[in-house]
Amino acid sequence: MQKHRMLIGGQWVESGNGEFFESLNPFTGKPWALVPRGTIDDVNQAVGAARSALKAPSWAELSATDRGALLRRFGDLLAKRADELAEIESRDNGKLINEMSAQLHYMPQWFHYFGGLADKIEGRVLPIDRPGMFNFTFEEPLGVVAAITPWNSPLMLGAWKLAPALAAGNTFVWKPSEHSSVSALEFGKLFAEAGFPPGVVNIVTGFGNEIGDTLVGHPDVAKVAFTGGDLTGQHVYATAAKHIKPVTMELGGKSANIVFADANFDNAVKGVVSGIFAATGQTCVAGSRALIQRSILDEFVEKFVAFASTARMGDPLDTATQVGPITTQPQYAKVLDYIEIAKAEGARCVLGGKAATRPECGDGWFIEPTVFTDVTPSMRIAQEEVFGPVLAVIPFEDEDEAIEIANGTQYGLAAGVWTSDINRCLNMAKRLESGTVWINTYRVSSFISPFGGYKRSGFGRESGLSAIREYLQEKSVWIDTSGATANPFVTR
Ligand code: TXE
Repeated sequence: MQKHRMLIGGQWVESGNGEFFESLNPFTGKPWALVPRGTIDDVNQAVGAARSALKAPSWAELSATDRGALLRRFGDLLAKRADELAEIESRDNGKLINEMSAQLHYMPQWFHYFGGLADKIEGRVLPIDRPGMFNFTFEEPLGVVAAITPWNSPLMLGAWKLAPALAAGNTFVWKPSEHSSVSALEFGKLFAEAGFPPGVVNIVTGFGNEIGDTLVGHPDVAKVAFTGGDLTGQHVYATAAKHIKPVTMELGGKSANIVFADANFDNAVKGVVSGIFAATGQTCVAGSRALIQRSILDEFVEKFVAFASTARMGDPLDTATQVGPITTQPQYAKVLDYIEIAKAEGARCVLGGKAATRPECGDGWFIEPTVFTDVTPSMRIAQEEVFGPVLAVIPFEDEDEAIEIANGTQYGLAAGVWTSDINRCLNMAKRLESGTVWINTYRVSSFISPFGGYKRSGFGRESGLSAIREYLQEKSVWIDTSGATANPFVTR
């Protein structure tokens, strides 16, 4: 079995107490790699290394242009190792090799884009209203950034935080999910190769409940960037609040994929499938509610079920596979629980609704693509994030009702709209309470476009110009140009 090390201060180290934990392959259910079980002391060392790197001339005095060049070089190296890293991710989290490969081949763009942005962060000279005063601003990095990421897209969600944070001049400590840490450790090797000074990026592996609090609450961590589940997010936010630290939170969703009768029918069927069964529904933007206009409900469900039931399940490393396993055993149990909850609430299961025991699923944690109809908006299956291949179908009459149902959850991460009416496109885009609206498409993202939640799906934005602001602070500088001595007893 492969044995890995963590990255602290430019050194590849075992955990302080020499312990490892097993990383499991969701397709076989068996361990395939050993990952260091980081300790509190390891976290302290990693934060210390990031703090020293922040002050070291090799990083602090590097011009923004040279910092950008490092990021672009990193992107080039990443492109060369994309296939290898995609395979590691697929083995470690069970997501399709096609999906991980597409993510990895696109990922260098984040490092090229934010590398390009590094020397375009400009301050302002303000037309200040105070006579005899000159006022300008500049932007500074926050300091040490801690990133905590989940298991579903390990490197992509890390890259979304790393690229803007480094471009802004911060240093970084990353704790990937204990369920899928291996790719982050391999990816970490590229920082030295690209020429980053030691300690600028540190990667500590281990369990959230053992080292997470120490990292989030560490007095030398200036900001926390988190993607993960709702409850963990609350905990992280509360810990950061005790230290008055800024956070960005990308939490879950219950996204609605809304199909109007005037939509291109075949495209909408494929769009709803891609929203929920691609990535086995294990994506924060999963379109886990299909809102279907009542006049096409029966026809839609029939075609949808026929199409979804042909999905090929099996080894995620096989490029012909369309639906892979659930990444973790607890998640597998959670999804099966939700299926039972939906049945008990009176929803009607028209596809799947059970663990998959097809021979091609081996010993993996597979669940049949599942569709529920007769779902009402207040059912738990329509309100809570399942994070698996389970779709709740809800009918609606008109635009107003579609909006009421779509906005009627605590989440607001993404929504899809399928229609051929341009006015409806714009009305829906305005009225949906969600950070992303896709029209006649689903699950597209780019390094150029901001991504983040409304409502309980979180706050802060990743990707695009807005993302770099999450890692900067603005300083206002006043210069008295009048030469006059002010009355010291009166505020100027
Ligand atoms: O994620 P967690 P889990 C949802 C999904 C899933 C649920 C729980 O519904 O069933 O969340 O999944 C770290 N201090 N999503 O338990 O716990 C942890 O080590 C600091 C949605 O796997 O949120 C990991 O690195 N950190 C989601 C990270 O938090 C702590 C993606 C995320 O783990 C910590 C994944 C602590 N006390 C699951 N405890 C999305 N929005 O994409 C844990 N962690």
